[in-house]
Amino acid sequence: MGSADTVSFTPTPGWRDHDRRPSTPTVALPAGTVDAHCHVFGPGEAFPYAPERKYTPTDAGREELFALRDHLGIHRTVVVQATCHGADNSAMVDAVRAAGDRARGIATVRPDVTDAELAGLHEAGVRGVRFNFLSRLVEATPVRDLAVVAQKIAPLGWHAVIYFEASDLDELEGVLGALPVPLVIDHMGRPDVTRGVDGSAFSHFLRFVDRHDVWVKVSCPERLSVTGPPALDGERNAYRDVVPFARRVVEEFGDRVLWGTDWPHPNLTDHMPDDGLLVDHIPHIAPTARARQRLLVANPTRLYWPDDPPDTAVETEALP
Ligand code: 0GY
Repeated sequence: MGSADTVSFTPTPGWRDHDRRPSTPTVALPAGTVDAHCHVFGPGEAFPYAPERKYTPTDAGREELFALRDHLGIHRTVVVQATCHGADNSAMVDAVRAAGDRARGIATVRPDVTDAELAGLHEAGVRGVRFNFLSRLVEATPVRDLAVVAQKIAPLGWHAVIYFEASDLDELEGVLGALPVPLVIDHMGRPDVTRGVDGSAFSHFLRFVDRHDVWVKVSCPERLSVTGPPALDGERNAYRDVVPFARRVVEEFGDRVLWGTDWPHPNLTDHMPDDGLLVDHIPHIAPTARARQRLLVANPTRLYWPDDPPDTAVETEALP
């Protein structure tokens, strides 16, 4: 325990710490690149972890996030509320406020959230809420909560970020498709990459994306990969088994894809990714300059900074 005023936290046994010395990417990111999926963890003494959390991380606060952003050549970030903070958005909001116009936030809210609370979050830079359906991360989310929250956030122009396992899609599709807000799906709906990009499960996911006009984060190769990270040939070409999946989404839905680091990479048990390598993964999933401009700049800017002049879109048109 800490002093009378603070509580210290011990990470979950076996917790892997994020890599504090990521390599420098060889790929230069386009100006205006947005990391559309990252988190802050605490620090716990300032922003205690939620009593109902399913894991306790090592602290990974805003200064470390900003340093990583600058090291990788990222311009702006979208800080997504992590489940270890429950519905107490203070750490996320603190990071978003501290970044000024260089961050937006995604919150977790309960169905009884008030309009005044939502307005406060909006003023701080929040532009969406996250719903998580992974039982290892949260207690079951009643689907009626989605509908209630979606009704409340729709007038603000917010969207819902949805995190589910591929096997949940059948059950969730009807509910998700009826929500009155845009949807953003985390980590490509977590495909089983051993089952093939043309397999029925991923085809179902692609049809879902098409039918409901949803946005997709082509993120987390390190979480989805079975072959893993090693760049044994020195080409910095890791997570090759995930490439066909992300590439297909980028090809088919180029104007609705987003990319993110997922720093500080919660709950990875077999390895911790080198964030520099994750940047060097991008040209493998978005091989043309035009695809990268949309993925990294034009799309996230349209979603999170819609008041920015659309000059990035013009540049995109001109790219090969
Ligand atoms: C991710 C993935 C995970 C964790 C969380 O909020 C979270 O705790 O999102 C995960 O464990 O798969 O997107 O960060």
